[in-house]
Amino acid sequence: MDILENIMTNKYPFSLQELPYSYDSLSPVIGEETLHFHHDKHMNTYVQNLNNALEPHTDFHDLTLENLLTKLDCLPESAKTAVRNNGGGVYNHQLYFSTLTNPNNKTKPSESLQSAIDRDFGGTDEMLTQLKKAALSRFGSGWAYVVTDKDGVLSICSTPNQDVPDLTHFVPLMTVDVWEHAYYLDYQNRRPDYFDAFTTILNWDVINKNYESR
Ligand code: MN3
Repeated sequence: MDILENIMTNKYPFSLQELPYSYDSLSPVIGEETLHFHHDKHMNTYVQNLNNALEPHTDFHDLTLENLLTKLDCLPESAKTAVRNNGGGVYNHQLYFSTLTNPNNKTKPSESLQSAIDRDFGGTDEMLTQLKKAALSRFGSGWAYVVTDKDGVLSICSTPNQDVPDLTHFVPLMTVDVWEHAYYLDYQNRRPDYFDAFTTILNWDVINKNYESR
């Protein structure tokens, strides 16, 4: 089951999805230790806290993660912040981990995605430069994304904390986690170096699918 199917079909109680590759696959760009902490500890905490927040609210047990995140205003006040933070945390990490792959697995944008990238940014390098700018200018913790609207027009956006882009209008294609836990063991404070290395492990096969699913 791919990332978007997950987000559109899974319901309470949510479970931690396994990584689609082994823990040493992203090395040396992202080390094994980082992946264990990041996936098994950090991401798992978001899953468990999301379930804890929803547990007393049985009316919301039939909603998918996407439904929950687009209907935050309908949630009871006592659950709203926890679902926003932890549901967003689950969504963002599923997207992030699903679009990475071994550095030797060479993939590239599909013809239709490449022509959108050329039209909207002037090329892949320019797109990644703009994504880097968004990732580096995010103060503190957060995320930067490439998103598409329903017409296939691409843009860059960024969110603080575990917020997600406006999912009613945009489909996020890929994202970079700029919380320090994503890169501190491998790069310490060098967020720019982490970003540059991150661009070499993108799984364009998955990003292409995300683009087609808009
Ligand atoms: Mn993270």
